[in-house]
Amino acid sequence: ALHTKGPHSGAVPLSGGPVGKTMQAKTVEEMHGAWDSFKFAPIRESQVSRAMTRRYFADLDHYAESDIVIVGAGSCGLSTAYVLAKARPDLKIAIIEAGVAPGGGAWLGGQLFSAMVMRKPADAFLRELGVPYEDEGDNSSFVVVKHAALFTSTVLSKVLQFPNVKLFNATAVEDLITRTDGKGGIRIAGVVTNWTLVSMHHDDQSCMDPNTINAPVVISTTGHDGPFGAFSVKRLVSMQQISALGGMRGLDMNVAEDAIVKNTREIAPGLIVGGMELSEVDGANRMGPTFGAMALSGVKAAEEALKIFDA
Ligand code: AHZ
Repeated sequence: ALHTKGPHSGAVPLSGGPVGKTMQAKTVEEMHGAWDSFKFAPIRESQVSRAMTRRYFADLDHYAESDIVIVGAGSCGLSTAYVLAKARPDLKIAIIEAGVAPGGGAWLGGQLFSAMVMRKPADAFLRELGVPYEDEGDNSSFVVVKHAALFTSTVLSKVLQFPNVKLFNATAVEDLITRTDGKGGIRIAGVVTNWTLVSMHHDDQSCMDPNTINAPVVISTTGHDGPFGAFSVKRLVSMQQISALGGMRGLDMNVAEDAIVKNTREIAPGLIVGGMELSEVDGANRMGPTFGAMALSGVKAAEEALKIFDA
């Protein structure tokens, strides 16, 4: 029988299936016309389990002390992560995304249409990422990416390739870790996490305690209010760190996009808020299906975080 030896496995028998010669291929082209003799390299199921879990638990260990936690991997959170990870390869950046699929609302444009509109000057960020777009001419105030998924998948793939970033998806931030500053105020010192499916069942299952990540800087980009959205700023209200939320206002593209970018800031010591979560704090208008402010709020959130590290 075939055997494999891993560092913790000892000798274990591989699958009981027929043993044939593994196909060797340096390129996909070499497989063309060779399907009759096709055979994957053999594997035992436990090798797969160990390959996944060993890495995941090493990541949980490594990122338990992070430099920056980004809450929410929507268009703002991913843009933030890209700028930060590129600028500071020495910082450990954990992204916590409640959904299985990162990307938030940015897989489509408005009303589930494909195209994504970005108002100028956010076209600069598209050029930085290498995302192609259509420009409707020198006098046009916006550019159009042919599919929102092209923007989202490009920024996501770049973020995931940075060695100093880990995305923990299907994981919800359930609370903030806080420290008192001795003067009645608090400083954010990390996040409390749980599997999203567990977070959704605290009402019908007893005591399912969470996990934690310590970090001196948390950047919250959880989107506008909803079952998960506006998470951190709602928690700041219940912790009496801000008196009330302004509540997102009606749609006004011109006013909304400028306001979100300009007001992206550290709301409480150690907590930077960007994207549409911010509209709930300031009572800012929504912009609907234009995404320039999300990208540039991400750029500014990253700059705000870098100021803290550079101070
Ligand atoms: O799953 C959420 C989404 O992917 C995630 N999220 C929310 N709460 C979370 C929590 N823990 C972990 N407690 C959480 N993750 O945050 C992500 C938010 O992405 P989004 O696309 O909703 O927000 P954004 O601010 O990046 O982009 C907003 C896009 C909008 S909405 C809008 C309008 O309605 O006018 N206009 C634009 C451009």
